[in-house]
Amino acid sequence: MQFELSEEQMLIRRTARDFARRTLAPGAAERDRLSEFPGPELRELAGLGLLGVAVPDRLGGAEAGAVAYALAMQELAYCDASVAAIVSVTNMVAELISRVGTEAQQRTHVPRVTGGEYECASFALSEPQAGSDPAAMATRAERTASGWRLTGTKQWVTSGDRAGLIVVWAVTDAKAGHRGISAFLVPGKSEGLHVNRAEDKMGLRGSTTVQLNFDGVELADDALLGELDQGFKLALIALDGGRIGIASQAVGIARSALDAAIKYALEREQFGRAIINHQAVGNMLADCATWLDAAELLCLRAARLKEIGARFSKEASMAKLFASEHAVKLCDIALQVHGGYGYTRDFPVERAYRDVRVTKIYEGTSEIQRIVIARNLIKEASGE
Ligand code: COS
Repeated sequence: MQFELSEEQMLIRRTARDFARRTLAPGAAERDRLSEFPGPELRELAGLGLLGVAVPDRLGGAEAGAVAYALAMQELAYCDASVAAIVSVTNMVAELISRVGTEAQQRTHVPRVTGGEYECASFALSEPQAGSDPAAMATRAERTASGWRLTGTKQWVTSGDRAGLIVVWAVTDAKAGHRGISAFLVPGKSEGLHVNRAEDKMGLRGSTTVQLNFDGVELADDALLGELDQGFKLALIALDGGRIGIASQAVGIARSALDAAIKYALEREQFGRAIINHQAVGNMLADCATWLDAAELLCLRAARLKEIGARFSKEASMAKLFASEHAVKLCDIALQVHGGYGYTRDFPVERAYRDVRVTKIYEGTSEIQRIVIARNLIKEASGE
């Protein structure tokens, strides 16, 4: 990979890599098998600054920027994609509050997210009937004498049963469409907040994904994050950044699958030679390696644009679209190279194959990424 990195970016990557290979890798398969939440591992990640990689130092973050964040996510996902998923959402929430929260909200919440006091953080936007079209949400926040009352159901909430803090989007002006949605900071243990169900997922089994019910949850006045009725844009801005995280996660999972496939293809002999020397296998691996480098470069480009404050929405969607689509194909090929062994839990490629699939779906499906890219093409063509 040729992409010039600063000393600091290399340090974050090394820190994440050492931690992932030493601490995450040994237990990843077992956590997946038992659907075990990585609580102790998250505490260590907080200590390393990896729950707030791009968050300012004064709020407990590593203040290392979006490129370092993308690199760290790749390293975590290489060893344990479930941990990467939890860490990605936690970083997204920490960054969002540090960007748009009031001084008091920043000081109250961000150090608790980055420092691990909240264990992790959640992002509750989707609903059972509002996934790709979050503007159609039904959860509502009504004014009370002392603040807000939150009522509704949120779906696909990563770590929603564990997080000390959840950012929840709700309708505050039912007549205004997407211009009547606001974001709220909701403590994880709020009265009236119930975990309706935990999803029994194909992959990422070491992370939890839940449906949450907000049954008239009372919130104080200062729970409103950002401006009233302006929350929809906050969600889209946060998702733009989140998509770099998911693209990086896809790259990390795919790289682990490719490394495993190359190792296996060098060792496994058929017809008198290592199977990597059979052109059919070598060609497949050549394609995989090419896709992977292209995906990584797209991720780093999007991250770099974000870091310098340039527009990066289109590039983040391109990175997520390309990385996730190719990572899924790559994991399929890596499994194929392993033959029947790849289909067993004895080889890690089986977990990669299951874990990677959701990267084409969450934080915006591939179909949504194409919409975002196409709309940006239209904007660019019209000189906007
Ligand atoms: N950053 C900031 N603002 C943005 C934006 C972005 N990336 N994209 C759009 N906006 C603004 C628009 O400019 C518009 O602003 P105005 O109120 O001034 O008109 C507003 O947001 C609404 O935009 P738009 O009309 O394009 O919204 P749509 O409802 O058509 O939806 C998509 C846009 C499809 C991009 C959005 O709904 C989306 O990303 N959906 C997928 C959601 C998702 O990823 N869910 C998974 C969550 S993780 S479980």
